[in-house]
Amino acid sequence: MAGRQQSAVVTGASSGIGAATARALAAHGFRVVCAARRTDRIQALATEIDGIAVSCDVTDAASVRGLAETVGATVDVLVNNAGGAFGSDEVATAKAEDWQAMYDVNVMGTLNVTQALLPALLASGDGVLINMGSTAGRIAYEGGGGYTAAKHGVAVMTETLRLELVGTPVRVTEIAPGMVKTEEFGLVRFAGDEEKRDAVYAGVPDPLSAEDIADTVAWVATRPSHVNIDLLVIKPRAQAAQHKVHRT
Ligand code: 8X3
Repeated sequence: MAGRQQSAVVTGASSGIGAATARALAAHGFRVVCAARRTDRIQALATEIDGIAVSCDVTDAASVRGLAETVGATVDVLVNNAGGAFGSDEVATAKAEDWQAMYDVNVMGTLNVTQALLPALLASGDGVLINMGSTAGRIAYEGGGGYTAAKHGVAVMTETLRLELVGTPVRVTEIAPGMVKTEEFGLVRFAGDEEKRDAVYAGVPDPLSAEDIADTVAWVATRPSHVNIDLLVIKPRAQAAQHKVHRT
């Protein structure tokens, strides 16, 4: 294997943590397959980092099969990053379609891509599977029921995979970011309402950036083969807990 360029797949690579992760892995020498629905964005990114763009909807089986075909027989790193929050309604009044969409992209999307690429990760002889979780996968908060349920699903799927894959050459990691300020996450959650999005970060001295999380993904992906990072919970200094945020 000496001298072989390592490869990585990043889903949700069109913006935010996914795009930053693709850049960080490319900077570490990986050939990165950038997967997302928005082809124009991932094509621009792939050109920038000398990677490959694959148009992919992780909730669509045929689309994920296409991704697996492009990836081929071997891949060293898979970052299941595609996900998101839709809506901030309380459980009593939440829209079922928001919950369904969150389960579909965060949980089923991670399952679909994992199932499709696991043979290639195993074939690499030293695969690293990284699921993008959230602090929402470890705690509950008001108005977050559908998202926290989905991210708890990602957390448990990650733990289950680690149990099931022990003895194989695949490591399994969950990265669980807290308050990260990206261009789209909050806007999507609040259906384009910038005021609501801005209120989340109001007065917080330094929320995390997409690059902060990408940096940790690259670190996890470049540990020696025998080192499995199970879980990284990452919050800005100003966030001691989900409900305990320092604001100036
Ligand atoms: C994002 C973290 O606090 O919005 O995954 O749930 S939070």
